Amino acid sequence: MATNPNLDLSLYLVSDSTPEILGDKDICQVVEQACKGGVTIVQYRDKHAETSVLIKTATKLHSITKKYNVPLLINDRLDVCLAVGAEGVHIGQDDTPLEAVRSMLPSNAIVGVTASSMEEAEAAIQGGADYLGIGTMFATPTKKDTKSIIGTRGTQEILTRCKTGTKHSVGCVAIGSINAANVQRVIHQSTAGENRLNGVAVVSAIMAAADPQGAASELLQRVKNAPEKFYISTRPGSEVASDKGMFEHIPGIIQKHVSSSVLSHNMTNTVVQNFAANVCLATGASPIMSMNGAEAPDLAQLGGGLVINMGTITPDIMNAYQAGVKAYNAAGNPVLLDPVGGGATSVRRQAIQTLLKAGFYDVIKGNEGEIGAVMGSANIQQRGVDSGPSSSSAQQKVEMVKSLAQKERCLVLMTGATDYLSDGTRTAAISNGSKWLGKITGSGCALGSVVVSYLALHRDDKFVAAMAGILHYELAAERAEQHASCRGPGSFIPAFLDELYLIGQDITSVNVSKLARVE
Ligand code: 3NM
Ligand code: MG
Repeated sequence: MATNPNLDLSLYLVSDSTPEILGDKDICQVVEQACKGGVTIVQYRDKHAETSVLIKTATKLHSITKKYNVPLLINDRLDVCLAVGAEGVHIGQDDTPLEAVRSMLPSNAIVGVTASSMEEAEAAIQGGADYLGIGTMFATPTKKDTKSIIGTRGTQEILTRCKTGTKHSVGCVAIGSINAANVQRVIHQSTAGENRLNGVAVVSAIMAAADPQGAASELLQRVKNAPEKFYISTRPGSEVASDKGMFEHIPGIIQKHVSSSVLSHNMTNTVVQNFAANVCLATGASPIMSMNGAEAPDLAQLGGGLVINMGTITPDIMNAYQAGVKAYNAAGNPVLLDPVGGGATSVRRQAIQTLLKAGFYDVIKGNEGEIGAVMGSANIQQRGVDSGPSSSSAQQKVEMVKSLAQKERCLVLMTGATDYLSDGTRTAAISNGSKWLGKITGSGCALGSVVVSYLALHRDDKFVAAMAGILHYELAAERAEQHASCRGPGSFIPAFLDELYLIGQDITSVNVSKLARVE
């Protein structure tokens, strides 16, 4: 079995024509505009109309799609496909079996199959499907009876079975609530090694758009540009720093940060707002503590980074947070998720799901319980929001951060006496810091505010940027602890703020590579 070489799945329009989606527009006009906008394949899907209507509409659609050299597939109905000479069919798991479809259609017909699990994907590949419609990505009002919502993690699992991009490949598109706002990160996060989506399928993003041509052309452009925007760690084309090379870069990055006034936008909890703002200022960033989702689109344009911190969430705040991550994703500026207390209550576990669905996070940062909660481990029960005693070995923590970084295709930072940072490929344990950081409130949250401004400042390599932020913070804490005036948590705070500032002033005389305890 080999993929049909003419199959271009980049932007797949499913032309559902229910009135809720289409409004009073004409399906044929919308499909024609979508073809002009650049859709690469069209499926006619109508689960209710009579056969004669299906054939009539499909005939009209086919005469349009042919003009644009775009294949037309019919959902489920081989009879309609054969009657109008369409290029193929798409079948769901409850439709006509693949084998029967293959035996009745001409050998060059395109046949696609819906797959929600690895088993369904394997069966479809064995049966000779040309492509898989993988879903449901996210819950969608367009199809309320979907069997499973699999997200990007479920899509990754299915992709492990699909040798996309090889001679024996099956094409792969994802479907379900995909739109211009989330398409790039959906593609970025839906990869398994070399296997990746060939494109996305949408209904409402085009069919319900006021300007279907514009919507299609914007979507196509985003599909084509996806990997550049959400590069995992190292910007395409830039050099991956070796351990040694990394430490050579870091003083320079810190120095640049000190005089940058780079924006650190904090959507954070009420407990730490003041402390985090002071920490940002001392490191050279410019903090803004805005919880208003309505101003996030403007702030997102300023080239800074955003912290989303779940410390004191309410339903209103959750709405603001979703607006925040969407705005920063759209602007291509970094976002750090701090799932404070993520394992403590069912509200917070749900909040993690909501936030992960809402956007892409360049960094997920938390203590061990919080990172565990993001991984979805059911047996993590936190008391309060503070980090509890850990029972995991260093090796287990390394595995945790690495595996979550691979699943979410982002950086993961697990804080504690030793901090663990991973981009899924490179993983480091950083044991600098001070015992007093564990005795003051908000030290983890404020580290997030620093890491995100470093990410905003240094774009070539997120891992190195995060490392620079962490070391600035932890080395300052180490120096503060040495102050004669530092006798406990209370006197540590001013000494720490001083050192965050002072270490930046003479960073060129600090031997970072010697002081860093990084493995
Ligand atoms: N099939 P929208 S989800 C037609 O999961 C369809 O198999 C799905 O619509 C599946 O792009 C879906 O408007 C509807 O969310 C997708
Ligand atoms: Mg279907």
